[in-house]
Amino acid sequence: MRITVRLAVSLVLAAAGVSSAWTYSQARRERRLLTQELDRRGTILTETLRELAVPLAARGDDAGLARMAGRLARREKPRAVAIFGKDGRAAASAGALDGLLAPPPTADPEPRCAASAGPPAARVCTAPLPDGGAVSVVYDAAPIDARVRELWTHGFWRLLVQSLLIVAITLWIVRWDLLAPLDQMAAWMRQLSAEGPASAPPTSTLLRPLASEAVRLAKRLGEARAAAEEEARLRHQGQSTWTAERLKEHARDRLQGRPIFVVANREPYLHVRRGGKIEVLQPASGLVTGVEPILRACGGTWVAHGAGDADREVVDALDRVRVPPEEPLYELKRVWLTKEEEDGYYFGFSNEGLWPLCHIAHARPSFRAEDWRQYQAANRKFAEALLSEIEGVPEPAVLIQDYHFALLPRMIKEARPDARVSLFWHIPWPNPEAFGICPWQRDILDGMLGADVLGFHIQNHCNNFLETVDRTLESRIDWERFSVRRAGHETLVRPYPISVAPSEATGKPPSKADLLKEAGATGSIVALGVDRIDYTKGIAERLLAVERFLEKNPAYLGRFVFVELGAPSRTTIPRYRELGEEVAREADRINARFGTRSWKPVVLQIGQHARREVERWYRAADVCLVTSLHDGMNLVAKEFVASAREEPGVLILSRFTGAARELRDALIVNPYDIERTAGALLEAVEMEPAERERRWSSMREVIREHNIYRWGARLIDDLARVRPGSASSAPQAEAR
Ligand code: ADQ
Repeated sequence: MRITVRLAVSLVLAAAGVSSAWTYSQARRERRLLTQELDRRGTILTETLRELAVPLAARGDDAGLARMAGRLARREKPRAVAIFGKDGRAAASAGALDGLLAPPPTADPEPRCAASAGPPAARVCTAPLPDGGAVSVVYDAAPIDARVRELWTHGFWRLLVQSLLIVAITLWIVRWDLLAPLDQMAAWMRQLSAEGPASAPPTSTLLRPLASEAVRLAKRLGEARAAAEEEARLRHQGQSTWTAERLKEHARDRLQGRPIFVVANREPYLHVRRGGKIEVLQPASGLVTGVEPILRACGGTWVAHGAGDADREVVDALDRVRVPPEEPLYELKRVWLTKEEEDGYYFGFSNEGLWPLCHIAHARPSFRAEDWRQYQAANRKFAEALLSEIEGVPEPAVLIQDYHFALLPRMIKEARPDARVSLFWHIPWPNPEAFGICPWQRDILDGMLGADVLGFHIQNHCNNFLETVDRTLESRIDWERFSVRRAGHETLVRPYPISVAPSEATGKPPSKADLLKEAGATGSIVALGVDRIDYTKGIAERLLAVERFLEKNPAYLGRFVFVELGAPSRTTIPRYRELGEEVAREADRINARFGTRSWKPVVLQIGQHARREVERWYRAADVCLVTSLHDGMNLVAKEFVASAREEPGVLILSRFTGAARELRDALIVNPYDIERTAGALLEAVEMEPAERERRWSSMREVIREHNIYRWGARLIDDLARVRPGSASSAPQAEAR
């Protein structure tokens, strides 16, 4: 309340000050104008009086003077007129003189007006007569005082009304716009500190920035609390798991404070224009999901293609912007590509050539000379961008990502032999025969072997790579150390199974019913698919398995619903467009076959959903279906297992994913085998709670231990052991 009183009193005082100053100046002005008007009339009358008095006074006609004075007084209505002789006596007068005296003699013939010594208040105008006498006219000045008083009275009432209004409005605003939202905010923050950011914050615009800061703070506190609990748990168990904090310390220690530089085609944040405003998007990309937590933890620079249509608007003169936008932790350096470069290097060589080449998914690779030229040019462009970033940084740690940059390690190493360079290949590596169809296989292998450390997800991909090198290039393979020595440089080839960060979601998981309602669906058992729409992900096969499951188990009609969150991907490539159409067609066909007016078995949610949104589905679905035909790792499987669920879920996982090597308690399927995949679906929905729990907690343990921070730590360890610039720069292999 004290603030309300202070606010109201201050406002009233301010209003009183302003109002008084204004009334004062009005009153002064009014007094001046009215006095001037009175003096003007007085001056005219004084002159008339003098003109008429001069001949009468010269004749000594006092009676005439008295008549004339009386006439003028009646006509012009002054309070008094008087004609004084040179002896100072009133020769004639009319009206109330009230002790008026003859003015002192003056040489100035002009009439003069002045206030009378009063009371009563009056203005007296006088003018000298040639014989030494004088004439005087007295006007009543009381109306002037009355008018000024009236102005002050009005001012007072106005101020009083204003003050009452100010007090009322202040009370209203403080009560409803400040105290009420503050009360709500306090209640919400109490809940926040007890339960985490479960309920939506108060909607008051005034407190919105505070609310988002509070959510962030609560999240931080929640994470810190969880990390502390985890630490305590692990101390208790005598082990230690990897966390962002631990990785940060570890990287600083191992790299001796040298910064990390990531090069990836895909940027972690895109700035795009939506309805005149700039928005930030996080792409649906396994690479970003995996690598971003590393830079968040350790800081550094991420060099990537600036692909958002508003990307150029937010960068500085060096094409950099700090991200994440809500809490900047590292630099994003954008590289600009022309349409020809993007078409040739990205869509062409990378995604129509290398992508199908490395995945056994029966899509024929296309290798075009022009695409290869653009691939080389784009690698050169990224090399230049990175070299300018690492200029002056001794022994920088460079983490190159993926098949878009096979040539980059060599380019970097040639320009900066002191750099510690790794290349992580996020997709499978095929056998030597399959890779052999690439017309530029030698150049690609040579470029990759510029790296000090070459990473794949699983040992099998490493073996395929080493065999490919063995058959293609002059080099010495060390099968004990898993390294390739070529032209005096050694490259360590190791598996680093990528993973995900622990889930940050808190509070109660959303209910299935709410999510289905939002998606316009019905059902009580939810199976979920989350993918970029890519032919390697086996989405069409998954739909066939859903169809077969319903065909064989009609008891689930009306109860089972399959929800696919499909992010459109690489849609300028015809094969991807066709796949999008095929998925929609298949979903329609299955829905037409089994659906009713109130239920349909397949719900396609096509679009790039926010991370939060995907996590909500992970937390609510009963079953997650990952049916890739071939996949380096597949982080959807790991995200599902890592999600903050209260109840165990069931994961159906293709045996052709890297993840299947670690998540052995998933229901492992061959996605080409529709019959068995449908059987796995039945097993998943009918699994006994105890079995479900057993499988789930075993998979949770794997993901908790083998999280993304451990992945980063292992890669950084090996990179830190490199002796850069030396002939044998590969790290010493360690038994693990
Ligand atoms: P991707 O082929 O992109 O990654 P994946 O590992 O499954 O495949 O990661 C996909 C990511 O995109 C996940 O984080 C997922 O949540 C997200 N995502 C998918 N659909 C989405 C949607 N509709 N909306 C929003 N987000 C969506 C490549 C390789 C993989 C390897 C990763 C990491 O192909 O084998 O696991 O790199 O190395």
